[in-house]
Amino acid sequence: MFCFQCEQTAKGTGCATGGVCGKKADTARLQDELTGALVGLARVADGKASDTTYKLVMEGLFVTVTNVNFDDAAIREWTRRVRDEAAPFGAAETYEMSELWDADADVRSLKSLLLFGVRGVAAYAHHAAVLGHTHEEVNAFLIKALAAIGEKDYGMDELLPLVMETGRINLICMEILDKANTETFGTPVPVTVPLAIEPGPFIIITGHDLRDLKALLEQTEGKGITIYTHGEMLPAHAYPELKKHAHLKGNFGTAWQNQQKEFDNVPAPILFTTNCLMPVKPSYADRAFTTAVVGYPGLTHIGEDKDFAPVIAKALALGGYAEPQARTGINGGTTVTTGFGHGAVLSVAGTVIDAVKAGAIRRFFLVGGCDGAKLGRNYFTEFVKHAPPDTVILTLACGKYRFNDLDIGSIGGLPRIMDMGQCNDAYSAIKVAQALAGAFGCGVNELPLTLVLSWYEQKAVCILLTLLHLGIKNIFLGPSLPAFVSPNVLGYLVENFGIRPISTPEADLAAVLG
Ligand code: SF4
Ligand code: SF3
Repeated sequence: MFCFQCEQTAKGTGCATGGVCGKKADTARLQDELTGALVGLARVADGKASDTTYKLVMEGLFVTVTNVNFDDAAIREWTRRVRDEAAPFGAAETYEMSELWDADADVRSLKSLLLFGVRGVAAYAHHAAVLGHTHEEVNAFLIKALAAIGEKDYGMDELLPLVMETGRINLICMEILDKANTETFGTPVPVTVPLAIEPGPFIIITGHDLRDLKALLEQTEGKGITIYTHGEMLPAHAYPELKKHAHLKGNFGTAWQNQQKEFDNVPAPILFTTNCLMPVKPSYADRAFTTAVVGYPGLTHIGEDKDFAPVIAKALALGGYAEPQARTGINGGTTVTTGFGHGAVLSVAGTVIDAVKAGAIRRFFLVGGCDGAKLGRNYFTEFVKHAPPDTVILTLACGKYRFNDLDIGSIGGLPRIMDMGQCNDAYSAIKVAQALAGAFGCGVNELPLTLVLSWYEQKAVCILLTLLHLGIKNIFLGPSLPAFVSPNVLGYLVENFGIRPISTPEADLAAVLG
């Protein structure tokens, strides 16, 4: 096997005998086979694809995102469906992923950026599609990018523009996802979410899929079951159409990498709607459930009918805790806040602009992105703790669990930490930055705003490409740079966009604030 698509890849170069994520070599080979089949399908279906083709491509790409699917049988079935879909278009040549992994360093780097980027785009497109929102240009680009990966003669000149185009396409995708979420569930409203667990039967729901949460809330209504979000599901509390369900009670635990510890010894089932799923420990395998593209051998998988009866039955059988459970975040806080999407932040734009003009807010930091297991990720907690009191921390995605239970005060009535939502809501940060730039009559790079991003998996790759497409410069990136970025490609990114690796919170803050 070979895989180097995520931040925790072995030795910072690539997983070759088994994944650090727990992906076995056989599973990695099957995922490569699925990706090769998708490349084959794209090469015969380009220009002729139907909605069924697009849906399959979207799912096939999402399945291979880190920590989504470890189920060999399910992956084989997707490969079979992809090959069946390709058959009527003509004989699809088989694409061997080893061609990519063994290619010249720069071609390998750019094709990897393209592949991992579209895996991320496909995840966001899938979230929008399940809410009935699709975009022809996004669908067509997934096919175009996959077809390009199969082009033997493509070099830097052909691949670099496609990599940059991935950022533009992802921006469209994030915009339709934002529209899908707000049209379906309303505009997020800031909310304080408790971390304690109430007595009685409960269900923990994790991942990013708000439609699954809505269905679960409806199916548990009046059954005496409470629902707790976990990980990236936390921002759900801010949406009026989800929040209105009184049994959506609070948030359980922290970010994905702590799940094996946090899910142990809990008298409740866990429903995984998307990434990040870690290898499931036997102690909770009989109460862990998957749905949609997520899979793990031996777990009960909820199908497309979204009938969560087995999860509900398990919650009732386990019964939950007899007494209330006081729980805290990693810094000891008992609540967290969320819901500061573009709707909420821009509704107080006047206050924000006045605070900047009066010097009450010196700088905004967007400290966001993925969390992960590496020790160095403590940087992000320390960065927020060390940020001076006249700075505001915007955040999003699961990296926020490093600091979202901290109370670092407020400026002019605005909390100093504002959670804009999931990684899926990166569009909110872009909209706010663009609106502020408009108000101050400058470009985004001239704003008192610094991006300090943490990455782990492929959704972060496409977001980064979107920020580059928008011309955003001097992004701090950590905890380490991607293994799939070759020295030449890194040189291009540094020269054109000033991307820099994080160092220490003190040094990076000093570099920005002077
Ligand atoms: Fe290794 Fe990451 Fe690939 Fe898992 S997803 S096999 S940890 S590079
Ligand atoms: Fe987190 Fe997996 Fe990336 Fe959605 S849940 S940001 S790592």
